[in-house]
Amino acid sequence: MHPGVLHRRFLSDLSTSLFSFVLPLLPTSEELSIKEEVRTLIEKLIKTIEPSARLLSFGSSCNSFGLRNSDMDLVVLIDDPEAALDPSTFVAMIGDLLERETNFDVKPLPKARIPIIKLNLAASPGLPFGIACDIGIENRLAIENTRLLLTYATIDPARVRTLVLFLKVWAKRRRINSPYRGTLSSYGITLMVLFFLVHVKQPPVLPNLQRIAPIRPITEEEMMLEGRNVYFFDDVEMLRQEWSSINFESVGELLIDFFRYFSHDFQFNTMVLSLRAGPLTKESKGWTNDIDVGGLNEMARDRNRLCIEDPFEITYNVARTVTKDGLYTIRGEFMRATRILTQRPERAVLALAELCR
Ligand code: 3AT
Ligand code: MG
Repeated sequence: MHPGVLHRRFLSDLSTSLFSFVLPLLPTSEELSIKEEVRTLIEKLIKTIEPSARLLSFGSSCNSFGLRNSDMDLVVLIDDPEAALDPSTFVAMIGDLLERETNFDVKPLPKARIPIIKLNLAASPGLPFGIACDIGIENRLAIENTRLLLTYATIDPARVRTLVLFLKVWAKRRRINSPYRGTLSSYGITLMVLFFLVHVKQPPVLPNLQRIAPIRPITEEEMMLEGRNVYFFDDVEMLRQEWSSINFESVGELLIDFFRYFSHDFQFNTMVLSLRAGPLTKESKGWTNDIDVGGLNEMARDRNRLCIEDPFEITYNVARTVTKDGLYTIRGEFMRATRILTQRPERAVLALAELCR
């Protein structure tokens, strides 16, 4: 058979295999309803301390990039401006309360840089692996960046969700999804995929939501949250009617190109990935100092090896956890993946299995 025909067949096979790969890894409806029950229960308890408090989910439980058994990210928002509770005290109080009133394994960390409560729920028939859950306080930017990611996913769920979900699984299996061990957070991986679909692919698969003008004028006050501009175009109905990408590449083609771009084209040493603004230089952001020496006895740490700008907190490098070795490993994985997918494997399903081995 002609190599072109074989290649086209492989690509279509790859797209089908990606959908089938991801499908069984999605959370079950049972898992989702147990998580929602847990959230409601904890919210009710927290309201006994502060009636104006609400408990919201963020992260992958509600940005549509959640996998089965992924952790639960929760945040307490206090609506009453008179409620003068500082986060450390509040975390300690919630910790005590949950220890008294529930049988979760509770670990409050009131003294941490960002005070949180860590919870672990034991395994049960509906939740064979239990749940790990982090509760933070007043992290309103996380709610907004979760909404941004969800809006991007909603524009083209078949391609965007499939790519992000597959790449999250791949990164976990290849052990490059451990911010505490010098590699990437899931949030960082997701931003890389969106950056690729908005700014690298020509024609783009997704519009830049932070650059679409609002339909009605909005005030500075509506746009700002904690001193950050959190505006993005979030009218999903309007986006569905008005945005249709003229990029018709299949999810398989996009995956291969994603790996190829980060293996060969992206300049990790000098460039910053910005979903808001496209590729930027490290120099223009002042993110050139690779080494940040802390206190006298503290180890010199990498800060700006891999640079991913947060969409709203634009002075914050989401990938600041990536070390020199971590980046080396990550780039090695991009190259390995490119090699596997471009060596004309016989069957796509086997290539995916090899990729995630
Ligand atoms: P998992 O399914 O849990 O692996 P996730 O999408 O929930 O993926 P994370 O647990 O990494 O992603 O992060 C949850 C949310 O926390 C995502 C984002 O709103 C916020 N977040 C995480 N890491 C950062 C970061 N480095 N900077 C800013 N916000 C972050
Ligand atoms: Mg999470």
